[in-house]
Amino acid sequence: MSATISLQQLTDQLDALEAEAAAEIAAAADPEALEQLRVGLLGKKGRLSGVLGAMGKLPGDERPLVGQRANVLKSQLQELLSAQLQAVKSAAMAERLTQETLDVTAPPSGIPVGHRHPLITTTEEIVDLFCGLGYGVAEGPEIESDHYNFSALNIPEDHPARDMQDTFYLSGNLLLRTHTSPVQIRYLEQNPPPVRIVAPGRVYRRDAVDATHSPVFHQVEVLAIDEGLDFSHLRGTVMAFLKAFFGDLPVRFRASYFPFTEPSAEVDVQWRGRWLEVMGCGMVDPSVLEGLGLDPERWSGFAAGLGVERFCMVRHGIDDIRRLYTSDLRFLEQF
Ligand code: 2U9
Repeated sequence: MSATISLQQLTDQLDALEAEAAAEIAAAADPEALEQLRVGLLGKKGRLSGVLGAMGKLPGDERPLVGQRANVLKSQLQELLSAQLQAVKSAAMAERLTQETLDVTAPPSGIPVGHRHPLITTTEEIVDLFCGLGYGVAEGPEIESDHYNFSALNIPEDHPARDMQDTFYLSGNLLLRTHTSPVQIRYLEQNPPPVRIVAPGRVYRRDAVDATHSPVFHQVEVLAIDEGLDFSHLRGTVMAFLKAFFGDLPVRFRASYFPFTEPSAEVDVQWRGRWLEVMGCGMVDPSVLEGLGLDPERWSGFAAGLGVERFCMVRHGIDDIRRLYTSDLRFLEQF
């Protein structure tokens, strides 16, 4: 049946296996090849098991000699395999490190940097133009009393601006200011004329949101009180401002009505062939001055008001006011 085998033959086979395996392991270039070799050499059906299978054909007293030799070979091969695995991994890492170099002196790229909102830059541009004409800046609270927002500005109890439709009322006698005019009333209480100030700020009205209305928007109001001011000063100031902001566009004044100015006018500019209302203005009503303890025979003044959103939209060609409030970076990053 099966051929006999001598101790010498088996020992030779183990020597041959050792030499072949050592060469194959040394030639393996990646962890997968080494794993295949490990299974092929030391696995259940591997080449070492194959040699040992023949051990049963030896006489009983010779078997331990081969067994010992086989165990030594097994641990030698395990050591060779793990040493080669380390070597292969180190070589791969060294290769990666030369490929993936990092230039620590390169300038940083693409770090997102914030910037000012177009409503803020428009407000600043308007305020700066008036500062250039000698005006100061005044600010005040957004939560106001009925007195400062309405009564002191000659807005009677039954005026539509006081209607629940237009004003956000808070508890007590408080409300969200519907214009920045109360800032000027407070300023005049503290500072005797002559006065030249602009009052920029956020204001609130109970308007439904659409492409041109927002319940919160921004105003800049202008106020000058002095001796001898008349409508020509108002007109000259408004014309100088509009020319500085829009350039040389046609401007027209239309008679209008506000409770706090008399006479009053609305101002349009001709923009791309259409008349566009951009601000309101007028001579401060004598009853507003009287309410502040100023003699209207001595003092007179002019005032103007504008919505910053309108100026911002015209300047940048924005067709919907909601774009200014929805914080869409694809929109905002254009400015
Ligand atoms: C005092 C006296 C008078 C401020 C004025 C306007 C005309 C005006 C509108 C522009 C567009 C409001 O935002 S808007 O809807 N404003 O037309 N505002 S005169 O008059 C004052 C202010 C303070 C002591």
